[in-house]
Amino acid sequence: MTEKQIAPAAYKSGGFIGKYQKLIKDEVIPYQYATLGDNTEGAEKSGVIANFKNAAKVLRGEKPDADFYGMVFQDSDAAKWLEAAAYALADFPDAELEKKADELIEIIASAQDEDGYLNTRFTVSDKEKRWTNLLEAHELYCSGHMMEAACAYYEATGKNRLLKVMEKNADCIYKRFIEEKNGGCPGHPEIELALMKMYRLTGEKKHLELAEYFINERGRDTGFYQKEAEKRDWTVWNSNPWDNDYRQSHLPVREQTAAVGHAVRAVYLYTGMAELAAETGDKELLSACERLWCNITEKQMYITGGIGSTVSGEAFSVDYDLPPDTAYAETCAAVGLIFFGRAMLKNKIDGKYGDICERAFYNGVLAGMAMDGKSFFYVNPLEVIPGISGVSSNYRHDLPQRPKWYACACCPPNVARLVASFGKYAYGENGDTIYCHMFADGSASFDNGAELVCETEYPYVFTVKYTLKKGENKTLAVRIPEWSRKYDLTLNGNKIALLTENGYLYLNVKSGDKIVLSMDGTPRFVYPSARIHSLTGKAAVMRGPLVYCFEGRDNEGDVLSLSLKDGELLSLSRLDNEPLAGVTGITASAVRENIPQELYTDKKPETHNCEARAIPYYTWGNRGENQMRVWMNIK
Ligand code: FUB
Ligand code: ZN
Repeated sequence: MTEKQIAPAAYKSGGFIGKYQKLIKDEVIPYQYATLGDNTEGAEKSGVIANFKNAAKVLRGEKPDADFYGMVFQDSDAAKWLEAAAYALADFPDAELEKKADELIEIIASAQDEDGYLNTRFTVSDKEKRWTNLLEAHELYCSGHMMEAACAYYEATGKNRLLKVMEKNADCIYKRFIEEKNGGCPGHPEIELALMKMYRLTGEKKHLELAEYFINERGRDTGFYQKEAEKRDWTVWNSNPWDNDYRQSHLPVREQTAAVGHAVRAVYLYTGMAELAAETGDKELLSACERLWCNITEKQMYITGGIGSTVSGEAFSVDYDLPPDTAYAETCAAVGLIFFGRAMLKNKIDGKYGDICERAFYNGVLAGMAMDGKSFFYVNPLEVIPGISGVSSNYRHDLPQRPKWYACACCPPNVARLVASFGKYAYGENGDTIYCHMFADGSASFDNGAELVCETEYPYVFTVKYTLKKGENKTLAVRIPEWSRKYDLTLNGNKIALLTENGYLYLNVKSGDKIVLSMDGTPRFVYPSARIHSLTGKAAVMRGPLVYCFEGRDNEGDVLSLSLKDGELLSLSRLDNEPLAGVTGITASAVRENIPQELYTDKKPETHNCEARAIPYYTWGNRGENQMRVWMNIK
């Protein structure tokens, strides 16, 4: 069984997700727009809108107001913002936001060169350097992001201005790589998955051909980037062209067995591969995706769905190297893992993909944004100790507080676009089958004519009520999460016993049917593999898809001296104070050791019984700087 993603316009969320989507629309999108225009006080400068304006000036033969500013991929921040705005507009029509987006699209369009080339870094200056540094220059990456924005904006508004710009840009790229056969593929995969979106939206075969070319070309000539480097006298970061692992070009993609290198590059590539396999039925490509998926999720993933454990190269390390305190776990990488899982579902319906999408979403991704939507984590550690984290050289990347913005601002708009398009990840369809991969209060309508309403307070209450508002002879396929050890299901009030098939329940339904799924929300201890050396003797606490963490703030300022009493009952409490009001906390029985004055002592520490309080990981760091720990000692 396979399925397709439904359009975001067909989905409207309430509940937990709806609240987050409203936050994106009301706070995050305006905040990020102001920041991209350099109008947020105290935030890192972006310069992205100015870059497009300056590129347009240069194309008109005028003098730019300033040099290009920022990272070589700065354009992509505007693209991701536009994409998020498009999804938000689909859910919450807003003339003012649409006007802003239209204006930005005009600015972007005016920065496109006659031949379709679009990239401000090499238009504001250095035109002669275009396409000479696929290794580092991110031209294809930026195009990919803008293509995604173009598709989303067209789907949301019916306006094709940006889509036309990006079709012209795709033609320019097609000419260079397919017609003129200049060779090579992007140093940072992204455009592959974007071209698949362009192909699905427009039906233009050239997009598919180009995606296929970039995917097949990767790893074919491992000396490509070296030869490219020899032909030019400039570099962005002095990257090593032989470090093929870093950009997954060490082997042809069909021969790759383990996830290596830069984590975001990896999962964007694998998403493109899985999307292509779903379209073409390429079994060999799908097998490679499956191997890579298993390697990541069985050996290289944090409990939070975070991936890429080392700061060195923002990369995968080796199997089971998952230190909690020096974790990198870039927010974009968790976002990309969800893309990958979603693309795998188009090849094969299996609950394991939805399980991981959900894990990454509620933990690795949501933690990337403060609860007020105005500050962001790029790196997502599972343990933070103020005074060391963010300070000591080995921990400098693990910040104890979310900054307002970044010089390299890839993560904040990535969170925005993912949250705003949650429906695309939650639902799918194939013929008369409706797939519910993730739970969210709200409604969804499907191309097959069905309309489904879902009522739930998930992820804090584990009852999900579905009502089929419209549709005859449909099959409702609902994923039963792997963490729910038991579940009950009723159809129109009658209990029914059904077995899962690859993690999904399949029910025949008709208009008016009410289905109630009750899952097991008992909080639980989770133990790490003995192979993860940094977690020996530790356990974490989870409830449903939520990973919990312990903050000093709720635990007398110190979580390091706490050990949880293994296996003892965990109790629930509702938090009352903002910003965590309404969140369910967990209390565990624990033992606290007194902290000796000496660095080392032969006196055995005294202990006393106490309670340890945990909050969901995604809410950490919202109440000032303090200790945080996911993996706790257990006694
Ligand atoms: O290179 C573009 C983006 O910047 C990557 O995806 C992130 O990891 C950050 O390095
Ligand atoms: Zn990022």
